[in-house]
Amino acid sequence: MSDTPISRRALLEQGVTVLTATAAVASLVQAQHAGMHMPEPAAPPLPPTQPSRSRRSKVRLSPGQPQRDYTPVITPNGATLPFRIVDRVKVFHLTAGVIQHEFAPGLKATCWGYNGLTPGPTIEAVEGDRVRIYVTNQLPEPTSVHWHGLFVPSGMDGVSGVSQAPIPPGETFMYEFDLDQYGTYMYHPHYDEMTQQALGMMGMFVIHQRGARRRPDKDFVMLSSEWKIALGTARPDPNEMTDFNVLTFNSKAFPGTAPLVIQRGDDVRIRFGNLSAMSHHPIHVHGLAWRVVGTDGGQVERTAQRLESTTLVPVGTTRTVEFSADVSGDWSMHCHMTHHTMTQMGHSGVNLNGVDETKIDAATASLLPQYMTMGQTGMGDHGAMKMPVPRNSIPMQGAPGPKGHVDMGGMFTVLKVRDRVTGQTDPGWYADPPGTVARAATPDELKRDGIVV
Ligand SMILES: [Cu+2]
Repeated sequence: MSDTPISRRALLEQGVTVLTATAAVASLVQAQHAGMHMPEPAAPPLPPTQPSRSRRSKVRLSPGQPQRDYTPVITPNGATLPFRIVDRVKVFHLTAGVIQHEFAPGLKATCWGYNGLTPGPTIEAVEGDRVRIYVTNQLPEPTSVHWHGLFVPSGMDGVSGVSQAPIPPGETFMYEFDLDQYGTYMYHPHYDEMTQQALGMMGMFVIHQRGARRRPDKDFVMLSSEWKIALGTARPDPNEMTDFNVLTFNSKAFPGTAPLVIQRGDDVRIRFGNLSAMSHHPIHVHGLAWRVVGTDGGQVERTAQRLESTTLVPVGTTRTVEFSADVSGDWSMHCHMTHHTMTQMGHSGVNLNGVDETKIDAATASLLPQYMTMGQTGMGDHGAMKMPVPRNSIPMQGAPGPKGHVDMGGMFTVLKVRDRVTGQTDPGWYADPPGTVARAATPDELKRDGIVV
């Protein structure tokens, strides 16, 4: 190669190359305009979305142990499924059956669940564990269990009619598979799905990361569902499609929901699941923001994690959020769909907002001496008025709180962040530091700031 400066000839050749390239681009553009098919450049392969079968460990890892390998989750109002280890396999036993369940003080119903509970006890394991799960069917009809989000052999997927025969009443089936992933998953029937889930058959399936470098101080599990329980009845109606009147976290409606008790400074994880029939739930937290770190498909890349104070949990998904609880207080956490913080009463009432009730009351009082029209100035009075409700039903709104009536019920709970806590023992309501509670303005204050009312 000549080391002389760029020659005239070379310049000419380069010029020709540039011209040729320009012409090629021009003809490509013309061809595309003319609708001609041009070969596409080869795209890099997509990254894998699940562990490759060939990469999976051939060596059976030691079954993960609570405390040693993971900080156990807390299922408020719920339980964790115990296991025993047989030949390095974790063995669990679920029993599907008819149960009696209390949604909140005053409302009990005959539901279906697992091991006497709805939601069923949380199944908890560690990435790399092999699990064997026995399912006994004590329901009056067949059932099956699908492991929502888990990468299992096709025949362990639990879809009745597709992956397995249904489990007849009285029979016990066995599922067995390796857990080659970690995150927040769920389990539920895939036989007569509409009925069985509407009656309460669902649970969470948590797989901890093996050898996680960071563990949360508190790791909560919250599974949402929705129910139609007609006033005064004692069984959820599985045929309902739109008008649900009991909305729940872990099958409890406020004030039946236990608070999430957190020590100030704790790193907190909350794993939300939603197995409602029809409703997505935007779950809103007060006083802090959290980071969405996972779904039922796996972990969210750190650069894609979003800070939110309301996280939509659509039907049939999980969302895992993490935050540091830096500020003490009673921080409400609830579904932001306002009808989802209401309960049975009032869902089908007529709109009386702005109505002059005096004539209605006078006319009705002659028939029903204790009758009182309500709702003309809003409905904030419904819960606090101690309205009589039909037997085995709960009022439209909430419960007494420390500063008046709490007008939310249903999917409502409180994060109780305190300087010191003892496990999940309810520390009571927050003692606000002096001067930090909203109150009536004084005439002097109004005058000082030029507020005319
Ligand atoms: Cu909701």
